[in-house]
Order: sequence, then C-alpha cells, then structure tokens
Amino acid sequence: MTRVLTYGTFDTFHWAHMLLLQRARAMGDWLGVGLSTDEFNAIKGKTSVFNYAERENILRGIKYVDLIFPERTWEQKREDIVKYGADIFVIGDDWRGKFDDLSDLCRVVYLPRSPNISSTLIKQFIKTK
Ligand code: C2G
Repeated sequence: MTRVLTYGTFDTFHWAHMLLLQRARAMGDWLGVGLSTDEFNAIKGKTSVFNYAERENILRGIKYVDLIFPERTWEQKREDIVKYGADIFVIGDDWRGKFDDLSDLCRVVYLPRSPNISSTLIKQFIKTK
C-alpha cells in the first residue's frame, strides 16, 4: 500500500487544488492532507477567507482524500511521514526544493503548479464585483 502525504491551506477551493489532490492520490493508494490551521496560516503570512473547519469540511467531501489532519508547524512533516508511514510527499512545484530534506524519509515529488488560478486571484476578482 503506497501512502501519500500533501499539505496546504486549500482556501476558496478551486480546480487546481482538485487537480493536485487527484494527482497526489493517483500516485498511491491512500492520501493524507495536512491542512494548515488558521494559526499556521498566520505564520505562513496568509489569511484565508474560510476558517479551518470550513476548509476541512470541503476536503472531507473529496473522494481523493483519505485523512485530514491539522498542519500547525513547518517542522511536523518529518514526524507525520513516520506517523502515517508515508512513502511519497507531494506538493506543487512553487515549493520546488523546499522539502528536499524529507527525501531521506520518503520520495519527494513537486507537481507542476496550475497557471492563472489562486485563492488570491479569486479574492481579487470577488472584490471587483
Ligand atoms: N496549487 C497548484 N496550483 C495552483 C494553486 C495551488 O498546484 N494554482 C497547489 C499548491 O502547489 C499546493 C496545493 O495546491 O500543493 C495547496 O495550495 P495552497 O493552499 O496555496 O497551499 P500552500 O499555501 O502552498 O501551503 O507546508 C506546506 C504548505 O502548507 C503549503
């Protein structure tokens, strides 16, 4: 059984998030998602439109996602990989290189980030309405 982990805020859930989760899940038999808490978002310098509970509720409805757990720190990934027995860590290549240090524990894969869509763009578009 190949177990995959990914992490993110997944605010204003959109098709690129879905594509990422779909591709991540397709790399194995199980996908766990470390969902950034509102507090961790602040550490990441992000504010999300939807809070953790609302974002988690959306991910719960996605068939590619087998487990959702809070992402509270940058450092927890190593512990999570061991805890969940992850074989692969996947994330968009906007993070290319940033998580190579995990490669002693599991395969690290950076997937192409989808162009022309982001939670920021969606928020900006709504403001102009
Ligand atoms: N993503 C993508 N294409 C986009 C936007 C996002 O492929 N146009 C991917 C990101 O690369 C990431 C996932 O979708 O793999 C979630 O994106 P965000 O919610 O923006 O997550 P981020 O803020 O990058 O958090 O510790 C890791 C961080 O928590 C990642």
